[in-house]
Formats: sequence, structure tokens, C-alpha cells
Amino acid sequence: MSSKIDRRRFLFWFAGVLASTIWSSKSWAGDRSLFLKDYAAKNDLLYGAATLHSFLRRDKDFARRFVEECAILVPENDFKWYKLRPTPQSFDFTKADWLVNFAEVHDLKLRGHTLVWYQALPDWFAAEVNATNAAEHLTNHINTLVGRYAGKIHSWDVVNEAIEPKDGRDDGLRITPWLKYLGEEYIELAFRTAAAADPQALLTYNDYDLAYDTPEHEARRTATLNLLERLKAKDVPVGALGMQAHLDAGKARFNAKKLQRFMQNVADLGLKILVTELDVVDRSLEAPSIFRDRAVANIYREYLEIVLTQPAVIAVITWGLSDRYTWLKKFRPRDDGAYVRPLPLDRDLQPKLAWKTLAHALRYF
Ligand code: 9MR
Repeated sequence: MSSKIDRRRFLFWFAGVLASTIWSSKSWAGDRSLFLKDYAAKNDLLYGAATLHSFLRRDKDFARRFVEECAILVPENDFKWYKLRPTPQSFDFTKADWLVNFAEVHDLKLRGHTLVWYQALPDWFAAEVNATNAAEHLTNHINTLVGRYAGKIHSWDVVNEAIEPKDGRDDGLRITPWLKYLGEEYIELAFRTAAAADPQALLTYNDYDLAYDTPEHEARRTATLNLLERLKAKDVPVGALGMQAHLDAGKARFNAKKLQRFMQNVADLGLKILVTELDVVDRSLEAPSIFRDRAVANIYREYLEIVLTQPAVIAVITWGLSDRYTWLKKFRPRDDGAYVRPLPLDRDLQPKLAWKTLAHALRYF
């Protein structure tokens, strides 16, 4: 019995290895004439990825592949408060400027991420910011940063992750320093300030855990929609919803109808939708990469087949491009120590099944 299973497992594994060898062979890669951004463009979509200034600057192969595959770049960390604000009075734009220039030179659109978040704040924040000066800190940060790059940013994540139903408020808002000091109005203030500083940029509300058919995700969908409705009712200049989509190949599945209804409700408010931080955790999957790659690619396909039916979607952005550089290496490491494989390209910058799935979904859905 067990030897039969072993034999079947081996054959399955062998077929997989064969397929992956053929798939990732140089000849295939050499024949490739279209990249993810090209498939997306055929369907009026933008494809892009998040990355760091340091990866692009010191890894020339990665930078070349980034420019080949992507039409839009998201600074994964370099536009956050803790990277930009050495002191309460000052800004250090060295890395942000480098990225803006890189995007310009390589004809990439650029997303700003992120203006108002409760995480990634500088060390001085807690001691410095209080109810009296919070509004001034918020508007000064937004005016300076958004104003500096006005006209060069495709879209700004103005407010990030402002919802947390588990915090127990009726409106589902997350209890953050901004909420504590300024009340719900901090959200409106942030959007209005950003719109005045750069009237051209698409202003986005960005959040996570919106995809699955679970009570937690349903609660966040409801609270998010309610927030967007309140903002629109007050003519707050919010232009889009960012759905992060950090998915997990080992977790709950989608309910196409519920997700599509949510997205339709968002679209009915006159908002665009961006998939802003797509990746797929492979932590709970068995070790051989061929199994993992197939499961991860399936999640990409399932998710995109649902969300890309919504015409309000304008962009699909993965949180990283290659498994060489992914936050999940540190934040969701595998117990067996194997490299995590959540992204379209492998560590050698070669396309995986997830790449093929993305290309197909971007083109045809
Ligand atoms: O990937 C980012 C990681 O490198 C940072 O350490 C972390 C804190 O700044 O933020 C990660 O990106 C997050 C993004 O900014 C907002 N959505 C969730 C992302 C993953 O945690």
C-alpha cells in the first residue's frame, strides 16, 4: 500500500520536475517577446510591483527584469514615514527622489505608498505627536511629500488600513493614534489635503483581508464599504479602493458572488479599484517547489478570475516581483527553511507558473 503511494508520489513529482524544467528552460525564456505589462496593456490594465530603492540600485539584473515586466512601480517602504522623516521637522528625500527619477527614466508609472498609516512611523512619533499638533503634522507631511512630486504620481495610498472591526467600534474603524487625536475626520483631512497638493493623482483608500469568504473578511468588506460611502456622501476626493490581496495558498477560499458584489458596490460609488499588494503565502504547502508553484499559481488564477470581471479594476500590482526579494521571507518563513515562492518570478528572475497564470488572467479577464 505505502509503496504504491510512494510510487505514485514519485511519478507525480517526476512529472512535475520535468514540467518545471521545460517551463523554466532558457530556450522558452529566450523566445518570450511579451511581458506581464504587455499582457495587461492589451486589456487596458496596468501591471506592476512593489520594490525597494536598494534592490533596484544594487541589483542590475533585477532592475532590468523589473523594467521589462512592470508598467508601474510602488515603493514598498521608501515613501513611509519612518524612511522619510528623520526628525519631526525634517524630511530625507534621497531614496524617494532616486525612485522618482528611476520611474521617469524607465517610463514607469509610480504609486505613492503611503501617507497615513498607523505602522511604519518614526521613533520620535509617539513622544512628539499629540491631540494639539496631530492635524498640523498630518497636513505638513502630506503637503510636503505630495507637493514635491505633484504631477508625477499615478496614485497615492492616502490612508492605509484604517479599518479593524476587531477593535470593537460601531463604524469598524481601527483605533490608531490618528483616530485618537483627530477622530474619524483624520481620513477626510488626509484626502482633502492630498487633493489640494496634487489634483492629478488618483487618491486611494487601501486595505487588506477583503477577499475571503470568512466572517472576518466579510466584516472588513462591510466596514470598508460603509467608510467609502460616508466619504463620498461628504464629497471627500477619494478616487479608488486599493485591495491589498495578501493571499494564502493554505487558507480559506473565495466566494465569487460575495467578492464581486462588494466590488460592484464600490464601483457604483464611482470609484476605481486597484489590486495593490498581491502575493500568495506558501508556508503551509509541502516542500517540493513544483507542488507549491502549482498551488500558488492556482490561487493567482482563482482570485484574478473573480476580480478582473469588474470593469472598475485598473491595475494589478504584486507585492514584489521575484522570490529573490519578498517581505514574506522574513514575515512568513517556512518551517522547513526552504525559500518561499509567493511571486511571479523565481529567485533566478525566471517566470514561474504564477507568471503564466497572471499573464493569461491579465490578458483574458
Ligand atoms: O513589505 C513591507 C515590509 O518590508 C515592511 O517591513 C512593512 C512595515 O513597513 O511593510 C510591508 O508592507 C506592508 C504594506 O506597507 C501595507 N500592507 C501590508 C504590507 C505587508 O505587511
